[in-house]
Amino acid sequence: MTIGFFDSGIGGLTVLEESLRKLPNEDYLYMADTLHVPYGTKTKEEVRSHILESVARMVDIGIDALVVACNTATSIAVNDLRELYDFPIIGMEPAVKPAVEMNRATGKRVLVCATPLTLQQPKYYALVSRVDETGIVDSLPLPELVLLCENLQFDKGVMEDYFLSKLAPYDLSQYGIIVLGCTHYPFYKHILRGLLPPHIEIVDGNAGTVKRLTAMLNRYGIGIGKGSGSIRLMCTDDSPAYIDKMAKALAFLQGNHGEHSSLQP
Ligand code: DGN
Repeated sequence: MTIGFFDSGIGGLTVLEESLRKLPNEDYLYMADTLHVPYGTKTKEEVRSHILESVARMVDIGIDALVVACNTATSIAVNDLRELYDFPIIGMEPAVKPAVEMNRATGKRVLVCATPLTLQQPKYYALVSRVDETGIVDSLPLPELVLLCENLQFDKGVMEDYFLSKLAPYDLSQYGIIVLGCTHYPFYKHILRGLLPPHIEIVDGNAGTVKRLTAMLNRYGIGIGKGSGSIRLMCTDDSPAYIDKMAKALAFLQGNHGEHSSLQP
């Protein structure tokens, strides 16, 4: 049984890392759409056709389930994919609902960071209007962050300046949670943690996604724990250098859980 993971680049590795911890005995195929990264600044139509093409390639190789480990791709194409294929397909969703629930007691606000494309989609508006009854959710697009991550820009000073400039308009004492609504962003958790006041929690959707994956595999009767634990990393332009970069990025996540940065370009 092979579980496919798909993202525009290395972001989905943050979800794969969670899955490897929770479901270590599966076989994994990870595909990065290096021909078209980043998605967040392209049109919806362009992104949709890139996703369908990349997933078709994964299906040709052979997958039994798919995690669309990209918030942008999920909001644009998860319904199309579910119409095309009948294996389990799990998408990402910014963790707005748990964040609003966690903040109910404190009365603090929630700041959702994601790509501009994710934040512009009707799926996101529908999610916020469904769960944000009291109007405590604000949205912050970070259009540059995916490319900074793809370029392995983890210099503490550079990234602190970047986040400080983006967060400057917000009175952080009013916020209780920052939601990372893009799978690339957890690579920067340790830098954000060092910048934010201690009362602010940082949440992402990765644990929730792997929980849904596990439930879906059980529901479809797809055996868990019967694989060999293999991980095949691929990218749409078949670049050996990029595959090497993915392997290093995954090792970084597995070694540090985002606590320290030693990943170098
Ligand atoms: N990792 C993707 C996400 O979760 O939205 C980023 C997509 C992109 O390429 N901008």
